[in-house]
Amino acid sequence: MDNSGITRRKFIIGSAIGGASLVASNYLNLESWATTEESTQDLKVTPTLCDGCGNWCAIKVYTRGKRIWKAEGIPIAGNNLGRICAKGHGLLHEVYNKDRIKSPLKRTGPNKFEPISWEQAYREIGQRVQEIKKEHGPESFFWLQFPEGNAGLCSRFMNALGSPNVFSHATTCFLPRNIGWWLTIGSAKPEHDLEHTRFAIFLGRNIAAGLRLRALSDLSKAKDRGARFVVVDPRFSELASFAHQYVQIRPGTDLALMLAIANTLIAEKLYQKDFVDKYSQGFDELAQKVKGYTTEWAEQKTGIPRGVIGKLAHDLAESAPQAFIHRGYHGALGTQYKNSLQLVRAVACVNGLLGNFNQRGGMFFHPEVKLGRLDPQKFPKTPELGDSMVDGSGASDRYPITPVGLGLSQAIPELALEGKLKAGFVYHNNPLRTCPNPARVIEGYRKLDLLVSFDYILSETASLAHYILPESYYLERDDVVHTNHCFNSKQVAIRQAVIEPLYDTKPMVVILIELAKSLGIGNYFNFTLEEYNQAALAPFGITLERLKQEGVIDLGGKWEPGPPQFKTPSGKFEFVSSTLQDLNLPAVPEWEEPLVVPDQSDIHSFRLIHGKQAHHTHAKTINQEYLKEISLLNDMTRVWIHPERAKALGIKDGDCMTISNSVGKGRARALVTDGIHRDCVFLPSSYGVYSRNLRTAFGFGISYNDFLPTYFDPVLGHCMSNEIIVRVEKTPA
Ligand SMILES: Nc1nc2c(c(=O)[nH]1)N[C@H]1C(S)=C(S)[C@@H](COP(=O)(O)OP(=O)(O)OC[C@H]3O[C@@H](n4cnc5c(=O)[nH]c(N)nc54)[C@H](O)[C@@H]3O)O[C@H]1N2
Ligand SMILES: Nc1nc2c(c(=O)[nH]1)N[C@H]1C(S)=C(S)[C@@H](COP(=O)(O)OP(=O)(O)OC[C@H]3O[C@@H](n4cnc5c(=O)[nH]c(N)nc54)[C@H](O)[C@@H]3O)O[C@H]1N2
Ligand code: SF4
Ligand SMILES: [Mo]
Repeated sequence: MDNSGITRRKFIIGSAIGGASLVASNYLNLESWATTEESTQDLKVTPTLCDGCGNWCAIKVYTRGKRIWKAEGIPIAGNNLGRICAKGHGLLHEVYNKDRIKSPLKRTGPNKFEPISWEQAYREIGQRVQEIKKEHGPESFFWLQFPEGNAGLCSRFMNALGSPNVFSHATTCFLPRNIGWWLTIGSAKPEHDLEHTRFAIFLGRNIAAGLRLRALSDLSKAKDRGARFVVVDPRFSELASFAHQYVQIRPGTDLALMLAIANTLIAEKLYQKDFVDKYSQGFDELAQKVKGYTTEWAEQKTGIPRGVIGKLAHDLAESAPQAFIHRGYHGALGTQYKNSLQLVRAVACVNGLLGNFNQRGGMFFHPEVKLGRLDPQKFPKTPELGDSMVDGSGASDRYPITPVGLGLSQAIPELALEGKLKAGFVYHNNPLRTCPNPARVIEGYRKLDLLVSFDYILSETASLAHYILPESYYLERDDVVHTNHCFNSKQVAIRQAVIEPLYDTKPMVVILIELAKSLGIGNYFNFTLEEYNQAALAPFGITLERLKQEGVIDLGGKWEPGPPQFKTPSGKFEFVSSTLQDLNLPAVPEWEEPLVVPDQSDIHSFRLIHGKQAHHTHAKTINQEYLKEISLLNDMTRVWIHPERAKALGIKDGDCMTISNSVGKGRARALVTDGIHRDCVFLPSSYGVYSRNLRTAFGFGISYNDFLPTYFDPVLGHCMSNEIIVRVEKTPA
């Protein structure tokens, strides 16, 4: 650890929020990482974008000589306003991780790797690709990636190869959230004017751990101005401890809460009639449908007292249109339940009743930045491919509204076993750890004739690949120009190398361009990254040099309130979804039970739910020694269980529990707390790394995926990751 310039003494975790949370207080605090005694004389500063999670926080990284020294946020950046989280600091150290891949690798046996040159890697992969393509066709190839940043060029690579099979993590993360909103308002991710709101409900969204630094900052400003907010969660989350009100809900029943709130708003004429009359369609059908969903009925489903439900409706109405229910992410509105799509639609409809679209303190569509493109000579159009994927995404008889290019990555193993997929490329993704039922994922991926991984460490997936082409770590590479970090303003930003690569690694865009040549599709990659980025910036009259110097440039044109415009088929806010109607699917939100429920007569039966911790991203940061240290010091791998349920099982705080079902079995220590609903246990989702090549993380904690069957939601196909029933018992001494 001594080669990094970062010492243990200096590792005070800086974070966007204070240490006010009961749960969080001992692992978050507001102190700056930088210490005052440092001389700033020999420091060099390079602006770039953090790659610690999907927030793209813009940061200034300081180097001392050739060493990464420290980082600070860039104040004008829309998503982080100058802030950085614990991971943003901790991952600076990751560039010096002892487990890094130092050159291209070829797997020569189980967990045996041989370093090879880039030329050999390109040549051999090129040959294998040509052979497989000839024998099985281009559709037998897939690509799996994080769907942002360089992803556009990776999709182009696959299209040039002739395959539409580009997958992402959508199915394990956000799919219903995006589709539900898109169906209702024509946009998958509306933003919130949190800073000016008067009342907000966070339903299964925990921005204090599933971090969004901008939102936290806006939230504290809104609180100072007198705004109130409520957290609805089966678990007393980090955000709950900042909230004015915490409402504990039975997991999987948020839809009932939303339907009852909609009913109350309509029955008591508390909705924004002007908005409904002018901008929406289908109100009467919604009113008719929700009539039976009384607060009494919802109390039965959710366990929330009817008076509390009615009060939430009244509080929303009193502040409307400066009020909203958060759009959600992974928690309740993501890929969690069979009723998630209906839930997202219901949440959107309640927001519609509040008339908050494009209103100060409500929700808005963030301004779009349209980047320039290379001239068609250098950037010819790729072949037109079909409008569906091998997993049924986009297919009229399977998952017609699941977008091509996002896909259902939990289908890949099965498709490999069936012989429909023969070869795959995995970039910035780790399906062996982040997809359900690892045993089956391993079985499927093993079956592939060719698996190429682009990773910087030997993750579970990379460890199984035939070839690993190491991307330079984010601090060592240039990426394509970014626009998705900007919130309510139009901005461009860039990720660029802060130091020279420490090892024989390359930026992904360079790897793509070089690999394309050996695959016979070099004509589609007839440019350099510089040229590509220059063309992207050309419409704004900004040079790449200037962007590299400033890191983030504001293009002007902030969001302003005004009449809303909806890009739905009807051009209106759709209480009745015309798309769902065309597909003969429930077009107005209605109650739907979760897929599975715990057996009330069995004291061992629980639903297993999971969630983020603020100092980890998915399971990819636990191999970082300082971030692991936070987990260790605060004993954070424990599974939350309600005191009465624990007592019935003879489990005391700290005891070891065995958790099992037909998919898997594991052990974890108990965190006995009434901050968790009786029906479920809560497992932090940052642990359970099983790649032996990640020496810090290996064997530390367990993962919910170890218990998750391979499901496909009937409408969208997502993986329904809270539909898990487990047996919990005290582990015999
Ligand atoms: N630190 C950190 N930040 C991250 C990430 C990360 O890994 N680490 N990942 C990023 C990504 S990709 C994502 S998707 C987001 C995720 O951001 P969130 O969606 O906010 O995160 P989660 O922790 O998955 O879920 C939020 C809450 O949902 C609750 N929940 C579970 N089931 C239910 C239910 O049935 N009803 C209700 N009401 N609540 C429920 C959980 O207890 C949890 O507190 O975070 C992003 N930011
Ligand atoms: N166990 C577990 N599973 C989960 C979740 C969880 O919290 N825990 N969360 C769910 C959610 S919300 C999401 S969004 C998905 C995310 O699913 P994934 O995207 O598969 O999850 P990550 O853990 O972020 O995996 C990222 C992979 O990228 C690699 N990587 C990191 N930095 C770089 C880099 O600079 N270059 C390259 N080429 N590779 C890099 C990491 O080593 C890791 O192998 O997972 C879902 N599944
Ligand atoms: S939230 Fe943290 S990890 Fe994510 S991009 Fe920002 S600083 Fe990096
Ligand atoms: Mo996610």
